[in-house]
Amino acid sequence: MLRTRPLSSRRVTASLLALMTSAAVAGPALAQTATPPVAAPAAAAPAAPCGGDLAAFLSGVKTEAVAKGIPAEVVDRALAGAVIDEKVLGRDRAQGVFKQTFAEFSNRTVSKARLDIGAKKMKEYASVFARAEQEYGVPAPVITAFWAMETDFGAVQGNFNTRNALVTLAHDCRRPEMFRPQLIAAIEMVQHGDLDPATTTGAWAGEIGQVQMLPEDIIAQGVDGDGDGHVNLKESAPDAILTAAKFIKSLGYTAGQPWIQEVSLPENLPWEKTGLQPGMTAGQWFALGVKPRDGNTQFGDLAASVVIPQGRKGVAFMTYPNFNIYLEWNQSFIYTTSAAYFATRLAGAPAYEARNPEAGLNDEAMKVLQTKLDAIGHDVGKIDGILGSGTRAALQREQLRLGIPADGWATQAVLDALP
Ligand SMILES: [Ca+2]
Repeated sequence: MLRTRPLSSRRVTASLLALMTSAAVAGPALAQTATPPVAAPAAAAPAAPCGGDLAAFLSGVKTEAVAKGIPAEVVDRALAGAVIDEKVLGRDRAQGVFKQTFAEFSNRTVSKARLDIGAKKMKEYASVFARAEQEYGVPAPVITAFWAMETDFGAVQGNFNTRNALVTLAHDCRRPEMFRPQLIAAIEMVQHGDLDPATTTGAWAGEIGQVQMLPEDIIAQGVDGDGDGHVNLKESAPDAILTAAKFIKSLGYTAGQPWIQEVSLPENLPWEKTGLQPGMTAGQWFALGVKPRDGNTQFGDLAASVVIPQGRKGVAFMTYPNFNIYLEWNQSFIYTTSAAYFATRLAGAPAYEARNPEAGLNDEAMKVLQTKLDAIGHDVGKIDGILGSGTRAALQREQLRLGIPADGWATQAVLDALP
């Protein structure tokens, strides 16, 4: 869905597990982010054996793990009793059926309760966060917002047996090239004593712990924050906080720079330049009349995008290069914008000004819009009723062609205007 680069999809579900426990959002709460990422182009992915007899498959996994230097007895222990988890396959094949606007989603995920708990957690673990900022340059609010959105600060981490989930997804032929390395990494975690094949649980796609990370990332970025000799992302907040910080740094976070900033927009903005596209600096936006709500224009030299999740009459944000770490974390535009906004709130920003956005399209109308755009020749990806980055970009091009404000927001008027 992102147009700027192929999805590496370091993270798979970005589970928002915590949402599932809330009565207010019971039901198909995950679709905003649970739609699986588009598989990497087959040509770019190494071939991974998949399918067939499970014992034979596991034997191949063992050969590969041993070749990587993991003792055979560890591999045997890691894979003993492994089974295919049909529930995992069900989740992997589930398609998003539930769409929320930025306002709906952020109101639920960036709740007052979570902001209050987040503030308390930042205080409680102040020394750990200080270390995270000092060593990795990532400020506490950025980490804390992910901690909240992923698992409600560790409260809801997922009930799938991690080893079986990864065996299932590596064995399945849908995206073995993505999951086989995660399974090998999980076996390495067993070697380190950081994963129990029988009891370690997490998200359906193998993410583990309070910030929901995949085994390869845990192996590469895991930090033993509390000094007990293990990376325990399920139970140790210091381990989770510092590992998240190191991971975020590895995604390209630059210390001392903003990630997102609420702005107001002039009515005559060149709307076709909005959206997550490169080519402008913050200073150029300011010159066009874009005004930061906090008045801070000191980062004018940085590359910046203006994102308007609900069109030109709704809330507007300027994103800076650090926002890219959000796009690496999750491919949902609404999730990433909400998580980045959440972090600004924890850093002291006021609630955003909702303004007066035009009503968006319902699911069926959105599919009609996508079908129209597709028929015109735009690449909107899957006709899924989700106003993702691809659909927004296609819509902007078509709005520009029609001579209407190219803000990428799908309204009935825009739908009617399309041929
Ligand atoms: Ca530890």
